[in-house]
Amino acid sequence: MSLFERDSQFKGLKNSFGKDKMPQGQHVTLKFPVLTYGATPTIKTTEWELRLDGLVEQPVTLDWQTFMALPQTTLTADFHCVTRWSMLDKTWTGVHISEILKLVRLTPEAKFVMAHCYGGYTTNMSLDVLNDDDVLLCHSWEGAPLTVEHGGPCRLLVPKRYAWKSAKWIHRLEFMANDSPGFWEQNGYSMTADPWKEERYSDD
Ligand SMILES: Nc1nc2c(c(=O)[nH]1)N[C@H]1C(S)=C(S)[C@@H](COP(=O)(O)O)O[C@H]1N2
Ligand SMILES: [Mo]
Repeated sequence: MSLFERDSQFKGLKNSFGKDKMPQGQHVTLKFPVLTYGATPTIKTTEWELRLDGLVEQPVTLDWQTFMALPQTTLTADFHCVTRWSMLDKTWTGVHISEILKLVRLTPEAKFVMAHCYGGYTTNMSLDVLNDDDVLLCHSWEGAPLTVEHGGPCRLLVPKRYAWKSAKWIHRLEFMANDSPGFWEQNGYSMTADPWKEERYSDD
């Protein structure tokens, strides 16, 4: 099947939140490409930590056991990369963001988040974008642990934004009053990154 035929199968289809299944300018991939800037960090679950800090009353650090003991969610989501591939209908398993946010008390000023990763990658988003129905801190994909190149042992999944917001090797969520650009955002990419508005670059 040609790329054109494959894409045209999704014409007119809507996703679970009522938007076009395939955003403008995207093409379906049957693979799970790897997109990593720089080196791939290898983090053992015995050394992995997630820190919740910034505008919280009391910072919290979770270890792997504590994280895995939280309620688990599996959901089906699409994944749209700004380089124009979209991977559709894959299952992701992890801890829903609402369970993570229950662990801290945010101060009223907290409106934005910086996701910090092992290896130094960062990406920013509003608290509203992070705190959504389909946002998970994932450890598994299609029923198997995430491989290291896809962000194992743990990555963020933000299906409603271009995939650079889905931070691999997540290490820290920093709650902030003001928006501040992460790695790609400092390099000309959009702060908001909505695929249905084709917010690819900072001037879109
Ligand atoms: N830590 C980290 N997270 C990252 C990236 C990265 O380079 N480092 N790349 C981003 C980009 S541009 C995309 S498209 C997705 C790709 O995820 P994948 O490699 O699992 O397909 O991860 C995002 N998260
Ligand atoms: Mo990407």
